[in-house]
Amino acid sequence: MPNGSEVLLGQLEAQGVDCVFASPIAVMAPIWEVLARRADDRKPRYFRCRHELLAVSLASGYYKATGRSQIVFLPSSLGVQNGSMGLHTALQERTPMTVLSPDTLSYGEDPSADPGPEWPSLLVDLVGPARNAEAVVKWAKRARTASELVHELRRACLIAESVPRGPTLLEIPFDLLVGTGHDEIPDWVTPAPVVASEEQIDQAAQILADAQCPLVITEHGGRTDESRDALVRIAEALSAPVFEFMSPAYHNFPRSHPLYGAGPVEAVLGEASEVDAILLAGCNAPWHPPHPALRPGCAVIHAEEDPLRPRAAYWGYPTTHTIPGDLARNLRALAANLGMRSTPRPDAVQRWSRHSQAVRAKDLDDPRQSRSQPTGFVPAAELFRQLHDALPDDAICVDEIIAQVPHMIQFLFEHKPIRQYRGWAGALGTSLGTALGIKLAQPQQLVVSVLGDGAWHYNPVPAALGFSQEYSVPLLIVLCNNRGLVSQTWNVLRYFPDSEAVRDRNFVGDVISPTPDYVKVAQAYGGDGERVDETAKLRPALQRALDVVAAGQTFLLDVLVNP
Ligand SMILES: Cc1ncc(C[n+]2csc(CCOP(=O)(O)OP(=O)(O)O)c2C)c(N)n1
Ligand SMILES: [Mg+2]
Repeated sequence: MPNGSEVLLGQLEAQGVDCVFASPIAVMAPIWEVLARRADDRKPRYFRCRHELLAVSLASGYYKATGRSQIVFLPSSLGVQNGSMGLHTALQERTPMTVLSPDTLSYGEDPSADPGPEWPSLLVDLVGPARNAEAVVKWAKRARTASELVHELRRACLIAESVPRGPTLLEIPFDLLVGTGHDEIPDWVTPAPVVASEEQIDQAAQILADAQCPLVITEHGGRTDESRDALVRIAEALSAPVFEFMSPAYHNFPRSHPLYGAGPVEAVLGEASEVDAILLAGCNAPWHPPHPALRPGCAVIHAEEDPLRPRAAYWGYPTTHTIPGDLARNLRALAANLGMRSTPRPDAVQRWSRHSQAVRAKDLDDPRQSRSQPTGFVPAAELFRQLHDALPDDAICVDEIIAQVPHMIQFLFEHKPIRQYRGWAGALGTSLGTALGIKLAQPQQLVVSVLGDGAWHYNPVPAALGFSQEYSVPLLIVLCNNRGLVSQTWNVLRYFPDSEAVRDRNFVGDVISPTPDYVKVAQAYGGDGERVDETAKLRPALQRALDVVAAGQTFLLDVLVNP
């Protein structure tokens, strides 16, 4: 009879899982023993991760690039707690993955399933992995019998991939991994799409088409080419601009398109604004503060897997209609509906295009507009302009930056369809893993991690660089090194503008000092790198970086940017 581990791996293979991202613990021995006997090319591929947060972030990146949910192994409660920040992010972003967490049922009392002396004393806690995960996953449960292991595993994967998508966790005790496995693997059930009804789509389309001045806001509506294309068709049918809120999760809408809404959307809203219908096309938040003044009667239509965001602490946005269910499918249905009813309004296109040109002209510390040539750093605008010029059209950027987001949005995508995947969602520390997961899924494409120097310190950097080295997954890491946690000073400036702290630039909370030699860290893991502290040196350094990455090594470009 096969043991539980053989059945488990057989089931994952039958369900078509590509990858297991695993952070190890000794009770995984029966799984490793099965893997050691298997041919290397059998699926799922098993990836060793040296930190739990890395394992979760890899699964997140892999999903973002492929739309395919994967498996993560997190050891017991302590592993779940170490990975929980990544799971919290996945829950926020509706990223599916299924976590399997080994634990024990018998604590060594059953000699055939004794996990080792460290279990009752050091490793277990009162509540176990499933309850530890409850606050950061969509669904969690402990499997207690061989039949539960197979049936609940199927359910855990199905629930993760069903709308609203998100992470699930199944606790899998050592007793079940080493004991006799269930004699039958249940057939996989492919999750069926959950979409809005035709009437709901039609009603929303009618409101938008009847509006004098409709507008679209998105944060994560354009993950794939198809979704981005649907957003373009919606915008063009309505002659409506598409704005992105704050830190967009993807290059949702071509940022060079005449209908791309540059700058903050708040600037065009308000009681006196002409905007009379707003489509929120996948937004965890569309503007700030949540309840702004809008033109009286303005419709606010929330298209989202789960409108009004049940997992959010608060939803004060004045929503008037919803389009619930699979966002990509609903946006395509809305685009098709609008395509049949709208007539183009060239003056509206021109007006919005002029708006964006005016916003862009008020440039962000653009050295070409300033007389002084800075020394000792590269202006962020220049960094992204040169990256734009140097990167191939199909490059993928994974960002975890704060102060330089506006520069990235304005300059990195000017004339190229470079993809962008946000590597974090509020909690710092997930972007290197996300970038590596994307590169695993898209090995032919250049993946660029655009990382803040503060964000660097929150990532499991040794584990990420070790993964890159072990599995030959090279990244170009562009460190936006402003020598501090600069965004953290913004509230000091806002609330205490005339204070001594501001006058003396003594911000207390923003310091990263002394500046470490980041390049040496990359070199310790078989990578290479270079520090750049002036604009003239950037272009040749970028060329060297691209050559090194093309040859299969990770390269860290440590760019000193303006504070
Ligand atoms: C896990 C986590 N801890 C703390 C924070 C608060 N925080 C937000 S941004 C930031 C600083 C990031 O520094 P850096 O990446 O250098 O960007 P900069 O502020 O310099 O633009 C911090 C500490 C957070 N978002 N997530
Ligand atoms: Mg910084």
